[in-house]
Amino acid sequence: GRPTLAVVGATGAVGAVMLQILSQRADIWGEIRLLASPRSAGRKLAVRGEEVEVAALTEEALDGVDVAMFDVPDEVAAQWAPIAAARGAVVIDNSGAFRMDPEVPLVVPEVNPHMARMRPRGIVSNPNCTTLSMIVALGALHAEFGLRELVVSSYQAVSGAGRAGIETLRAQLSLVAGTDLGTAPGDVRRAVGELTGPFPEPVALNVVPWAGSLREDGWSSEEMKVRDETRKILGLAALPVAVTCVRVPVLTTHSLTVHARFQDEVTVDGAREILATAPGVVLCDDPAAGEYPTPADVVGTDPTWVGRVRRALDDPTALELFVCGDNLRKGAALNTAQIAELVAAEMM
Ligand code: 11C
Repeated sequence: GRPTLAVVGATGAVGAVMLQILSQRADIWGEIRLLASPRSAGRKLAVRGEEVEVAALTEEALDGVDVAMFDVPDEVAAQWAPIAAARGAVVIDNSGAFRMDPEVPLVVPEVNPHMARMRPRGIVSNPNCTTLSMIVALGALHAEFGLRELVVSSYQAVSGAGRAGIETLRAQLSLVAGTDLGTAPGDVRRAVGELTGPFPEPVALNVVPWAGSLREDGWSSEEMKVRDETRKILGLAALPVAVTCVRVPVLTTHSLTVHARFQDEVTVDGAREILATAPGVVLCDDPAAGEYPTPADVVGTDPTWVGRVRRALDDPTALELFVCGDNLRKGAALNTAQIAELVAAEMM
């Protein structure tokens, strides 16, 4: 029969997009079970045009599940993914708990689909949304040109921090809208008042050079994830990666500037041809016509959008790109659904 799917963390920002995606993609699933924390149990959510009641995540609720998609905090995934795997489910986990585990593959179906079969722990990890927002385009260029070095800056949307991130930006925007704030030191900060959300600084009318938690030598956890995950997905364990992660007042869709250096000389025409034909990539690059991707247009779409393709002025082996991807779709729910479909295909 058709495999049974559990969506664990169905009520979060990624969970909501996951239910949309499951309703939009070819329906390969038998039962779809929605699981969440006990506090969300009993709520009804629509998936595939039907109302489904959310159940609490318990060991029994996982019985008979073939594939379990997890979008829950790291500590919840660390505890429950092995339980689900022990009960026979293949877990596709979108937390940071297992991504760097050598026995857990980190999969992007356009880049390394074969890795999804190599899962001794019964767990497959889904990359961080910032890595995912660029990696499909980068993977296509790497396959042709051989990546040697990467320098990136991110412009990350607030929904990367979940529903709390969205609510924080909305609340702050309503406090600054229609004012002349942003003209004197600290005026936006005073108008926004006490910071209660997931961001360390005001995010409305602002740019915040921080995402995640503090790691060694001043790096953020988000920056370390982009470096470690890019290396693992591309199979380039020693790739030099310089990264700065920045939060901007965008609701959904992460953007990145990318400086990518390759083995040999590259041409813009060669790069454009690869990007124009790579699955999952849209080339949107005609500055003379005012065409480049922005989050306002990319949000709600599936592909990785690439514009501003230029050869580095001072290095014929390097390219400069601007990349946008919906952090809740390809950055989270869509990539998880694609991996789950790869796994389900083994079962049918
Ligand atoms: C953000 N990318 O935009 C982060 C959130 O490792 O999955 C996702 C954290 C993760 O805030």
